[in-house]
Amino acid sequence: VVEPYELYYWPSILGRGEFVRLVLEEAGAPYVDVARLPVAQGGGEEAIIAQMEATGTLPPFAPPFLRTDGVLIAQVANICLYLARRHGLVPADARVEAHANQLQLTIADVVAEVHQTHHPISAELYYEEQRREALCTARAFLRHRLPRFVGWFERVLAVHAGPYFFGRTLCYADLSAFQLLEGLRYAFPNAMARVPAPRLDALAEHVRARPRIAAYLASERRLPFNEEGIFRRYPELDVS
Ligand SMILES: N[C@@H](CCC(=O)N[C@@H](CS)C(=O)NCC(=O)O)C(=O)O
Repeated sequence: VVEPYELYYWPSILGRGEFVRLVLEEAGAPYVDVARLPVAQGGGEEAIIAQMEATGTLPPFAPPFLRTDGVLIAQVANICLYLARRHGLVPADARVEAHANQLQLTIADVVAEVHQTHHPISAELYYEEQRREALCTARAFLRHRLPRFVGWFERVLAVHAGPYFFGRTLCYADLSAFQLLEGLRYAFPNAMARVPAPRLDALAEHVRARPRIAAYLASERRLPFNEEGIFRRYPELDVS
């Protein structure tokens, strides 16, 4: 019997946990999204806190983290690479793996900058307490950083002529690129309409059509985007 992976992430948002969920889903790996279980069954946010306060293993600083083989593994890019190695979602070649990790870490950089657009001063304060600064940050992000990041991903995708980063074979970073694009189009529909992303769009369509991903996206396991997550649709921030 294969022990299911235990994923620990905030139960009501896609957030950073979604990058891990997509790898688990594409791998067809058995997993429990622990905090989404009822509290009476050991779920809820309490389950996350309890794991983070447990002793005897390296404590994660923040969710998402994965429990497997008696240890907790945190940091999205780290978790995704760990899973990808075990489930054949990254080629077993050190140079290709370094490139996949490079892509994944750059996606993490974009995610962090997107978070900064609504939490420029601190993640510990509410958006409503930093709205003025958020407006400045979002404006600069959309004007300068978003086109640079998207343009860079377009160049990367031209190297192997797509549809995926490494050509015709999917790797885990492609799943994250799909989620990144979904999130950017949700949060910043106006700004994204002005940034050409034909190769990223093609990648996303190929990911969306993969049988396991399609089944997942149609299931109740896939949460909708909302204004508690990383990608938030605040029309006042989606400025031209
Ligand atoms: N670099 C970390 C960031 C983790 C992170 O910021 N998690 C957020 C939720 S998406 C959180 O709950 N943070 C709580 C905290 O920082 O105290 C990763 O990629 O996993």
